Amino acid sequence: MLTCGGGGSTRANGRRGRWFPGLMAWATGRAFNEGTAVGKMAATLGSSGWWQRWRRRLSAWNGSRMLLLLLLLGCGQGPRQVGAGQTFEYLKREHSLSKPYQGVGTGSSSLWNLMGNAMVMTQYIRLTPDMQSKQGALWNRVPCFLRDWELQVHFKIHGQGKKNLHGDGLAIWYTKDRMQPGPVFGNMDKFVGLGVFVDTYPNEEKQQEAQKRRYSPGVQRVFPYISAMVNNGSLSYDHERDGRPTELGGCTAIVRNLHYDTFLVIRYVKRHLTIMMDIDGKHEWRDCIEVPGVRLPRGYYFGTSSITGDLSDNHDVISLKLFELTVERTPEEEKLHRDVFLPSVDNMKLPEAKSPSWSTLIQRSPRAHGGEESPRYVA
Ligand SMILES: [Ca+2]
Repeated sequence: MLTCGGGGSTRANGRRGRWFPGLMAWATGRAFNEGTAVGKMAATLGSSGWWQRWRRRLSAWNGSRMLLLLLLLGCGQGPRQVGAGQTFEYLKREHSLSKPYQGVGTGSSSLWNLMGNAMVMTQYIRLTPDMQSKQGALWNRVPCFLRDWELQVHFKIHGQGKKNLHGDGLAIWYTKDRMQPGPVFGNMDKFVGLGVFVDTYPNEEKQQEAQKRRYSPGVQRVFPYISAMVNNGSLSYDHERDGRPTELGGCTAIVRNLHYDTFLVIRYVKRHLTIMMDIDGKHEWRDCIEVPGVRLPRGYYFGTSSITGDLSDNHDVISLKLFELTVERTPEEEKLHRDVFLPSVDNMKLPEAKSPSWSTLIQRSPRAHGGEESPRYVA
């Protein structure tokens, strides 16, 4: 596997699109964004998976042209320096999964375990089939001790159901526990760590409709919807409200029944959590969630899970690619970024770890979602 890295996105500037180094822009015929887009963020957060993107793009090219470009780029085995020299990225095989899925889920040497109805197919891992009341999961067996990382998820959600007659979606996890089935997209509730949800069914909206209540327009979230949650084990995911009370952020992501590939990237660098998606078939990362001050312990597990209920979908994972991002830190940052032992989010008043009886969020403050209250976690 080539582990060329490089480039970054224009994410830092809130723009759409991806940044390519000059040669890459030339090689692909794509103009890269100028000025600050290539600046600080690319240098510090820098590297992401443009290489994967680019390689897919190249798949339409013939082999000799690709080889020529590889030679031009000096790209081969090993890490690649990115930006102004601060960032490298390395594919970590022990936390990655891609075709062919030889030995996945079987044998004691497999890096990945399957659960429930999850099945290994030739072209994908199916977490659930398009059938009612299924649940499945896929879990990395190796705890991740990286400080800064990026997880690229290539997934596909598809099924027979028409609009809003499909569910429930899938989740991507970085958690203390693994292989614990439960109600949160097939995983345990009150998890410890990070959950990213690709929620395809608007439970809250449907419930309110059933009660003949109307959303106020500014509050409505359009589904499918991606959201993120950090939990220290005290909070329940509110399925009936699609996790709204505990979400760190979210965005609409029309991901079902698409004829092109769909991707999600979760990047965690210097305690900054960024979630982007490539779901428009344009080979560009689009912003979804950005949260600073997210403290995640090391040594947790990556996994993905899914569940169906009365409504269903095929939830497929094609690949999971975990990149180590090596980032320079100032001595001050080194002090600030010391290891933590429980997940938390700055300014969100997660309860103290000493009390086992943390209540769920009670206080709320007006913010986000057109005046909808945002969570304030208190003891
Ligand atoms: Ca839902």
